[in-house]
Amino acid sequence: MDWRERVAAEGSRGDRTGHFEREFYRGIYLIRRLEETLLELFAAGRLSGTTHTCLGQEANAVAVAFHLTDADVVVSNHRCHGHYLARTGDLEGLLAEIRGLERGLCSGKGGSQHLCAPNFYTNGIQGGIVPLATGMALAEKQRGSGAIVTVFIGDGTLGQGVVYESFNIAALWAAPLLVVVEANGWAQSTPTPRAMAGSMRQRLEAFGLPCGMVEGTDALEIHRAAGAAVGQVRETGRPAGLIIRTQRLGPHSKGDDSRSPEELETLRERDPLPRLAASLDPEQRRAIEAECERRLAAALTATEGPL
Ligand SMILES: Cc1ncc(C[n+]2csc(CCOP(=O)(O)OP(=O)(O)O)c2C)c(N)n1
Repeated sequence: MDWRERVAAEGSRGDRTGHFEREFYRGIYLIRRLEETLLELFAAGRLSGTTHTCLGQEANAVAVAFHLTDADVVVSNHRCHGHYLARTGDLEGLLAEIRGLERGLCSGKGGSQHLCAPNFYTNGIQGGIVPLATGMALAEKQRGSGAIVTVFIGDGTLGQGVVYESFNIAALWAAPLLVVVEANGWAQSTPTPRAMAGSMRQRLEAFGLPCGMVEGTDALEIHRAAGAAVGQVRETGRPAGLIIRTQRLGPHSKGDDSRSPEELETLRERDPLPRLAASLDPEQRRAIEAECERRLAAALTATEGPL
């Protein structure tokens, strides 16, 4: 059952008022808590390897996933936990994978950055995923499946040349590819303005990819923009882009952060989660949070094993 069916099914039971917002919040909150927990586990020395959390960016993943069907393909990057969870809901498989356990979704061999599941692929090589996603989109087109491929990249990844080769081929050969740029303004320790000339949007439009833009402070606005972008690729069968101005609230990886406390404070004010939380009935919100905490606690217990 895909996201839309789940929301429709839950909304048809009992009170429909605000049911979409509640499901949206549930998706975002679960990702938030997983990511916070991973950083705590690392800090306590209970996880090895590396990780890149999507704290502050969760709404992007949930918004896009909502508009996709099970047949569509998602390709993601080093910061992929939210994309995977929004797409599959497989908390335990993901946690086991990050913990390096054989029962993880890739038998513990992929770890945090290299996930592989039906219609879901990630790779930590910046930009390397864009040609792969383009090829997958062309394959879907040749098969006549009607499926689209969504690839998530960061704004820093627009510095990789292969991204433009991919845009070129995707446009020339009309690949049903949606490029979602999560523009958090930083690439590890480099602020985007220091590395990027010209307009981000025009970089996509120059290759004939119509490009939506959302400022990213409101989860429902992100949801609407994602719907328009997915709809465009689905209807035209051609590539398109969506730039979401977003904010990374956590460190780049486990603890490295080049930003000042003042900048982080400003970014926290743009966090879509509290705003969405405030729009919910407090009792219903607490029930959602409690359910997510139970799920997370159960997944942690179930995946406890040798590190
Ligand atoms: C080809 C390549 N170069 C460098 C890295 C190391 N690296 C990992 S993430 C990252 C920054 C990515 O920035 P951006 O695309 O903006 O995504 P964000 O981390 O902000 O989500 C870098 C330099 C890498 N993974 N791959």
